[in-house]
Amino acid sequence: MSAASPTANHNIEQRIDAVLTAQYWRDGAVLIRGAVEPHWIERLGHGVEQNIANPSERGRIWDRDDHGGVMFFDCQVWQQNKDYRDFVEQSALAEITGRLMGSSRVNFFYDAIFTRTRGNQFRTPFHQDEPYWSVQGFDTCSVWMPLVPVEKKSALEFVRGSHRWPQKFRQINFGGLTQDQRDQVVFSETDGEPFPDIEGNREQYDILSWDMQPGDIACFNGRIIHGGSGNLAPDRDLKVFNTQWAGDDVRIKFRPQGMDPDHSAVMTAAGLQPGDRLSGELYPQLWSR
Ligand SMILES: O=C(O)CCC(=O)C(=O)O
Repeated sequence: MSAASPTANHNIEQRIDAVLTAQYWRDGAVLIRGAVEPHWIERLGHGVEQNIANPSERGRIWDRDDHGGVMFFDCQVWQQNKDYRDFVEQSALAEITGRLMGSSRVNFFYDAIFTRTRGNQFRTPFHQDEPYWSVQGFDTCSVWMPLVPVEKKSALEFVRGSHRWPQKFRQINFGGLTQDQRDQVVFSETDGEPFPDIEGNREQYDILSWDMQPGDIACFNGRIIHGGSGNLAPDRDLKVFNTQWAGDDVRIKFRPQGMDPDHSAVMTAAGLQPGDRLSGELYPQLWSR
């Protein structure tokens, strides 16, 4: 897999060209090097510190290891955290994701924060995102953005092309791993076939991941099978700011398996119904072609 040019280039239209857009459609995940300027990485680093010190009501520890290390998760913090908010509203990500998806306009869906202290081994199990979401559609783009250098063995991994597989899979119950009630979801036999054992049969799958530096972004479709990360060397920590963006065909859908962030309550309170496009202050449109 070739990455986009590492040279700083503020002409987004040129960088997100037909080749990269076709690659995003085909593989479901692409790396764009140097997409985010250093001043944003600094702002987000500050934002993450504030976030860890003052988690939202959704913030929680996903893993505590034997050495006192933790993996921390939070989401939908952008409206309370000025660093996150400015980044969401002013950085190039809305345009980058809109162009990658080939969409005519883009709404922000939500932010998620994944941090691991030095040496933490917790690996996120392989899964797809869309089955847990309160929206459905092919035109989605999540941006996984490490704020510190990350080795390939510790970066998020993607099963190339799996966003276009026809099968529907029963997703995993994150609550079984994190022991947090908010992560409990039950996918039954009617929700699809058993999830493939990717980890146990890695050689049978085409798995993408990259060594990444702050400023590099991994952009991926909400239907792609992904997981991994963690597995940190003893002297390495990991801080990831993740954002999800919705393009043309995305519509609201409430699901019994909506894991936190299950947006059905806030969407209903905001007057949004299944079948609607995302809109309003919670899900602002931030780019149009
Ligand atoms: O960074 C991680 O461990 C998990 C990331 C993830 O699953 C996601 O961004 O959807």
